[in-house]
Amino acid sequence: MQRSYPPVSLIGVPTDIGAGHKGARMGPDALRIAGLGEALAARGVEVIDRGNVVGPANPWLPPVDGYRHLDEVVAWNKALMDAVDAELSRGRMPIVLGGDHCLGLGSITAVARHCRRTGKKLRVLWLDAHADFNTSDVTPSGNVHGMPVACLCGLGPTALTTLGGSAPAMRSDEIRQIGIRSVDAGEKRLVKDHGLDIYDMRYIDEVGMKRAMEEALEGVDEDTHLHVSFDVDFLDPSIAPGVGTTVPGGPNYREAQLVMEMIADTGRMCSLDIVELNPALDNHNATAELAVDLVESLFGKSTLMRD
Ligand code: 6HN
Ligand code: MN
Ligand code: MN
Ligand code: MN
Repeated sequence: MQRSYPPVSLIGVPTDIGAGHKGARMGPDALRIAGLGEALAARGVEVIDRGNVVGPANPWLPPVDGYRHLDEVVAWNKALMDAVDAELSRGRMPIVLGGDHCLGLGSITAVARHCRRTGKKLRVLWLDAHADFNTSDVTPSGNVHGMPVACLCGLGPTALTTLGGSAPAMRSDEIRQIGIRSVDAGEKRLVKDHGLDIYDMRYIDEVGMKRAMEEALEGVDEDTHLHVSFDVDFLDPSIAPGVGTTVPGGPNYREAQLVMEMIADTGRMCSLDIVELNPALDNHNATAELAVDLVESLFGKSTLMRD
């Protein structure tokens, strides 16, 4: 089925401020070079590339009180939050080109605020090998890209949990996590305590991706704003080597396509992050090209004879 999509704005966020490897700062240009804008335009989507958000350099310092680069993380996320906010207010679909996954904070804080303003229901789909639910007490690294979901739910430093105002950006029942296969020991306890709805690889192996996605998308309707936060390390490293934190046993090419096709079928995706792509670790931009291929599927390119 050929759908029409809202106009898209690409927002580059060239930083690895929350990551444990340098290189994700090159993600936005790798995605541009892989032809993301052109691929969407070829699908009939109106695309504007807003260029890059600006923020502080990465000082590459050890953690302080359990966080690395907290001030810089706050600065990047504030700038991103304003950029996403501006696009949503214009009725456009922001696509955030990361950058590491700490940026989910600024992006989703803006999306959640927009939902409260417009009365839409928020549903976040977090495609990732990791739960990203660490706090300063339990983090093994101090890297804030392992913490954005906890911060969005109100667990974390005030500067991050109140990015968009006084209340936490979202409730833990507004998110579904898919592809999870690496959760740290203390983090595991936290996700259980907070009742996160996690479709981990064991579950996907047992019931299949189709059923897992049906369950994750249950309740998504015409009043829902569906936000997709796509951490490229969600994918199996054999097809997506260009990330800092590879974890074996991820979705293969067909499973990943099915995820994107089922999201496209809902017609409800209103915002998207593409994060953790690290061109310094990639093989001739193959991971960026795969990400673009999957985004085409998010915009209705079916590999089946259904168009
Ligand atoms: N990501 N759980 C590990 C940590 O350091 O907290 C890895 C986090 C990876 C985060 O890939 O977005
Ligand atoms: Mn992540
Ligand atoms: Mn990850
Ligand atoms: Mn393609």
